[in-house]
Amino acid sequence: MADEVVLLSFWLSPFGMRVKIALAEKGISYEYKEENLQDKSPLLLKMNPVHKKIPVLIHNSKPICESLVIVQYIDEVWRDTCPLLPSDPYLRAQARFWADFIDKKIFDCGRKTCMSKGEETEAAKKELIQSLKVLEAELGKKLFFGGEKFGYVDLCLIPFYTWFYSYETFGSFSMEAECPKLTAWAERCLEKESVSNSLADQQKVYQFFGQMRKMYGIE
Ligand code: GS8
Repeated sequence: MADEVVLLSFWLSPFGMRVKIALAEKGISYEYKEENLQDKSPLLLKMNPVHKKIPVLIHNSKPICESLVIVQYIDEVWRDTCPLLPSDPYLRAQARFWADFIDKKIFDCGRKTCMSKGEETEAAKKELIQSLKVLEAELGKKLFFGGEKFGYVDLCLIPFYTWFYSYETFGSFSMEAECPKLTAWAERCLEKESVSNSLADQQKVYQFFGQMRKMYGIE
């Protein structure tokens, strides 16, 4: 029986984009279901009753939640094509460490940079740039975080590229000037179709944040 794979997500979500890239890397066909996060579907509530969040991967009717868990699951189930995590236990642990760092540091400061004003924006932006620089130092002279090939840490971080334009516009700074190596790395990742076809458009993300800022009275 062929695998039945369904992805519940929301177009703007960097977490959902991770899953899209992983599925594209492995060449898995799937059904995509866009969620309305203001009016969540009964399917989402049933499949992720704990957090009620996207992304959710439904594999042969069984749900898997949390983007990092989903990507590792995909890598384990379809392990013969394009391995994402390294096989060496120490390198696997390192890759998981950096994915955890990205989750703890980038998403929240990035969102605050886009969705605040004044001192709050300045503080969020400062923390965001510091964290991006830490990642840039970890990348060092390597082409990708794991070395020569696109892998798990790249996949976890690259979706945030779609928010870069919003970070720099609402935060009044230049990503290229602050993090030139990371900008070059992002462009390298985008050369891969699995990445470019899975990412949201930076301008659309910016427009979305613009609307949210108006809605929340930030401008
Ligand atoms: C985060 C998912 C998440 O925040 C993961 O999958 O890695 N740690 C999780 N999803 C958001 C959309 S992205 O901003 C979400 O579903 N929000 C709906 C809600 O909070 O009600």
